[in-house]
Amino acid sequence: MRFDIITIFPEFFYALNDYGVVGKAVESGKIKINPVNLRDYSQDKHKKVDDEIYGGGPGMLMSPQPICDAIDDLKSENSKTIFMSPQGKNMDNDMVIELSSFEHLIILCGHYEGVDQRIIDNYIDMEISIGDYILTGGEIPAMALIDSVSRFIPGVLGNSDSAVSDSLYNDLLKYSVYTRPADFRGMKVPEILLSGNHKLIEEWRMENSLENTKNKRPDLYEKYLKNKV
Ligand code: 4GM
Repeated sequence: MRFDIITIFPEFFYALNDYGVVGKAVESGKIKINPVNLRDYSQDKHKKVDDEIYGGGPGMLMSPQPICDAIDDLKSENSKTIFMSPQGKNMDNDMVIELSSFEHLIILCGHYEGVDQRIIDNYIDMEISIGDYILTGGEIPAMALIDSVSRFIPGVLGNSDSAVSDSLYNDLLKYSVYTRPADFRGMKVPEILLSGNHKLIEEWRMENSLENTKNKRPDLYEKYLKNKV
């Protein structure tokens, strides 16, 4: 999977190449992260990439020319273009799984008041939001998307990682987990988890998963009950 990111802050993305699970996936060639500096495509002599908004109003908008030229340069037969925007469809696990099936994603990070609408209408396949809040730029949402999508690319998570148990408890929150010591300052690990009885442990985890979901995310719990029948 190749990620091209169109951004005015390419340095933001260097960390993804260097650290943790995503860094390893880059190293082994399972993913490629290619930050592209939008200013390199500006035809303006001062490398300007923004302009005032027609009709008036505060703030600036990203100009169409540099974005358009960057997308034309980067696109391939199998690429999808994504715009990170608070007005996009909210990203969830199902969307992330769908995105992980594409070969090549081109992600546009917005700034200022956003992007000229003609770009969104004609050059963007998907407008995606990571939640109902505003950030100063689309870089952090793009990093969240890349991190989350990478987890679903075969071989990126080792067997010991939790993608498997995550999908097992689909649509529910995870069960509570504990590590050594079994008694930490008088706080004890549930007895069943120390029993070695895998069937009982599995049952406890399913029960705990339901309980967690009911308490913390009643909306997900209702959805789960509806889908079950
Ligand atoms: C306005 C329009 C994405 C602001 C487009 C981007 C939050 C999200 C921006 C933009 C963003 C989000 C930049 N803030 N919720 N700010 O995913 O790209």
